[in-house]
Amino acid sequence: MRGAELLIRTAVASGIEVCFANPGTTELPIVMALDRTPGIRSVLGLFEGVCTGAADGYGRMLDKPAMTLLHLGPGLANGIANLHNARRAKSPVLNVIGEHATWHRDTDPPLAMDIESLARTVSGWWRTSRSARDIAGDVAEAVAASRLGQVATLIVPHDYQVVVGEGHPAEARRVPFDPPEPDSIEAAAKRLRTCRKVALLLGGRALRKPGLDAAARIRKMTGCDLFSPAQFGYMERGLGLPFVERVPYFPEKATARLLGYEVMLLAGAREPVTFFGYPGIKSQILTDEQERITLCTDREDVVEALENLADALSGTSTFGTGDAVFARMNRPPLPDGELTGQKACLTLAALQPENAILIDEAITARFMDFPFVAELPPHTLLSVSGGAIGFGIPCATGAAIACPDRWVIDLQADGSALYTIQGLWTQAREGLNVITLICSNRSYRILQIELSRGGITSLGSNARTVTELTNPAIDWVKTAQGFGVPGVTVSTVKDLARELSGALAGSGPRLIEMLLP
Ligand SMILES: Cc1ncc(C[n+]2csc(CCOP(=O)(O)OP(=O)(O)O)c2C)c(N)n1
Ligand SMILES: [Mg+2]
Repeated sequence: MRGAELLIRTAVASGIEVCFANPGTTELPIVMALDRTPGIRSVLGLFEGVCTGAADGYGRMLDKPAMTLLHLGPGLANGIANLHNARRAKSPVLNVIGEHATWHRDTDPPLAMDIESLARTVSGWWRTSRSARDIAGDVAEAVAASRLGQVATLIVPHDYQVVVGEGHPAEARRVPFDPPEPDSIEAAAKRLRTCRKVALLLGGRALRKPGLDAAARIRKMTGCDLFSPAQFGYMERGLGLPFVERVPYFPEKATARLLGYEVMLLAGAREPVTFFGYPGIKSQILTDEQERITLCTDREDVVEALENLADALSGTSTFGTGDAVFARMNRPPLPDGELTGQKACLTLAALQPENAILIDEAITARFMDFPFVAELPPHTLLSVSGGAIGFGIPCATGAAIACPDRWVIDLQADGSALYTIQGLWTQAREGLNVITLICSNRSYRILQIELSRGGITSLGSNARTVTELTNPAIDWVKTAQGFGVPGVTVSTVKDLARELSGALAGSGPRLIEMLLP
């Protein structure tokens, strides 16, 4: 058996089922091994950022890794921005990168690059295999590491991939999360018993149903309020789940919202900080006087920590809220008239099907809608966790492959869409149930807003040039069609409602350009 087959057989044994690939010559033995060994579905992405974003979306949805197959350093470099989002989302992802043959590497061939240095910036685990014999163990270890909610990157020299007869496939490995520290749980319980105003900030796996259930128990007994970071990887919401408020994006609003809390309890999330350093505004959202308590580390199981905390609090009811912590159904009615960002969100809220997966890369078009969306049928929301745009289309692609029975609706800002637009082709080729709603404001609006926040009221021609997406305007319908996805443009709520309902009644990918002011 060749090294490449050891790699694939071990990946299959470790639970890998999908490979988002954009290979080159140094990965061809692995491509051949994917052909010879059943168990992994290969999906071609036409840019590495599509592959990595898709693996992120897949990992978020299933809480288990997909594999990417990327070509040398330049291939990994093209995929880094979405791996950065995956790292921030605590997504499990396995990257496999081919490297030049060890006997060739020292000649410094044109594509040679320091791959490990790139891998290090986004990966919690990385390694270059040291022999063909090591490959299987390396894969098993990489997959186990990724399951802790991190990116794992394995670099495999070409000569080791083609060596025959060295080593055996390895069994799946499991590295469990560490158990939570009882002292941290007790310290948190103590403050929750005595403190009236506590914000419980949930991140990572705490925003999945088991974590939310435990958080709801804690809220019921103590009256604490539940928050998520402004950017998060994965959140389940809607009917029957507790209402979790997103910390606002802009620092003034975030500080104002959190000002009344004496304590912030951090469960799988870091203390919130401003997205950027603004002159005259502190980086921390919390004041120095507000107490921070960390419930557990990233190596510990946040869900178990929340469950232990709820158990430790049992019987507590000092500031409890009783039962009213779960969202009910309260769909907004369809608005009418010309579309705005808010009306687009309301239309989606009025029509989204049960168990929809919503991808939020709407940037400015979504700022308004958050309060409405908790009282809808259950759904999952994925956001641009690391702020690196070009995430939505790839992430939607991976989420649809992970969950073929659910609709994926990508609320997608226009500028961000264009970073990884070729992901539409993968959606078409794989026949994925993804609806891309383009928020077509024909600008990098957020940058214009940031400029006006900085006191710039009229833009010069250079500032306009780099923030407007006009001249020429993007033809979204033709662009989508060029990649094999049917597209349409709408400008009113009525037309959007008709097109969205029509898309939901059918199957396969669609793109709807929503003309926004
Ligand atoms: C990889 C990456 N490149 C650039 C940026 C900077 N950036 C943030 S938002 C943005 C433009 C967003 O425009 P659009 O997607 O159209 O959303 P809008 O602001 O119009 O709602 C840019 C260029 C970034 N965050 N990430
Ligand atoms: Mg825009």
